[in-house]
Amino acid sequence: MQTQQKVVLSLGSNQGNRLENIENCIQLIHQKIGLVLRVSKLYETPSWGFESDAFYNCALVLHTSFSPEKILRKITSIEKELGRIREQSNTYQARIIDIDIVSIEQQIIASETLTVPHPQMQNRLFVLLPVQDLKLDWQHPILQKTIHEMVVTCEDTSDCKIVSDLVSPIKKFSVNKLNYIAIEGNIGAGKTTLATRISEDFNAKLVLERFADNPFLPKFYKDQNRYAFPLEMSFLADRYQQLSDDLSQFDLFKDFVVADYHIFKSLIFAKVTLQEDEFRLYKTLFDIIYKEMPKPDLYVYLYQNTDRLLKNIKKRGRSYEQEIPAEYLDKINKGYLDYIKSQTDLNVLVIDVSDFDFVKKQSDYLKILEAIQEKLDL
Ligand code: PH2
Ligand code: MG
Ligand code: MG
Repeated sequence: MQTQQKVVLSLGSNQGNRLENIENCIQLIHQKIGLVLRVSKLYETPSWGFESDAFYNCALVLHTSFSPEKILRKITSIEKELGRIREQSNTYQARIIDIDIVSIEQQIIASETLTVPHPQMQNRLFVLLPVQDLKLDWQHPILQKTIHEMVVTCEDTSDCKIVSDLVSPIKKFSVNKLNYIAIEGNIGAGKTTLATRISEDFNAKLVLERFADNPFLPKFYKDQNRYAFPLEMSFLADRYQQLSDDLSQFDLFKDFVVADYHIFKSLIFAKVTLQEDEFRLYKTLFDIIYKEMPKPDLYVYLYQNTDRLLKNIKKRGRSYEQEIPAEYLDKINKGYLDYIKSQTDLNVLVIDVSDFDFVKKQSDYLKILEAIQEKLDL
């Protein structure tokens, strides 16, 4: 499930404080469009195609799941925010900032408002040289050429000079120094979405729970007493099997693993759903298994209030989840919080995401990464 695409942008400024314009622009893109993964060096380039002052140019690659049209709208609004005023004209104008979409993976777009890959990229060294710095594994989907091949055959002879390095916003995060991070939370809190995104952004191995395969789950929501025990047993068996398979494939000292659950959730749910005597039997087995499992070096609990959870459950529309009562969610949340309190040797971070929308709002996603980073810096 790859949810994000790599988008390459070219930035240019030849008015005002060019360095500041470029730096502010990188930050705004990172805050509003998507995680900026890599930034090229900064170049000074003679203005191409018109008489004007020299430009500062750079390129960057970011991760986003927004549509091309949405990216374009956000780019235009960032240009405006930085003070660009577009005049009605058929010729190029000097500008505080210009942001162009160079490529979106292998997509070819030819609409009235947008052409991707950028139709002039192969003719412009001020685009090709910065993009080359990004060291992407990319081929032009129409010209069938790599960036390096385009640089070699480009007829542009302008003298483009490297001015300095630019800071890549992802550098302030070091989550990838972790070995194993578990994202936890109640039903509908956004565990899978967040785990998937972090794994994509930081090149982690992703371990996702296989809830859909559990045949007892729909039955359980219809008749809790009858199906709680087989449900909890099958979850435990499945999680044990998956984690021991997946985690043994990885080298936990070398690879970085993100999971959307921690095996302990089995016990939390069992405590809520099982009768006392059933729970005692269950716990005996759980303890044996738990000893064997590798422990995450960071455990993130996404707290969300029950109202939001119910809304999220409705929105994702799994039929068997639709009748889950608020009280059940409250009990599960309390189970998690009791567990977290009792864990003194687990590295726990609780984030209240009740007011977050980390799918639609890039700044909310960044708040989560920043909270994780703060925890790591402690
Ligand atoms: N952008 C243009 C036209 N010419 N020349 C340079 N050196 N850098 C630019 O970013 C640039 C240009 C149209 O957007
Ligand atoms: Mg342009
Ligand atoms: Mg433009």
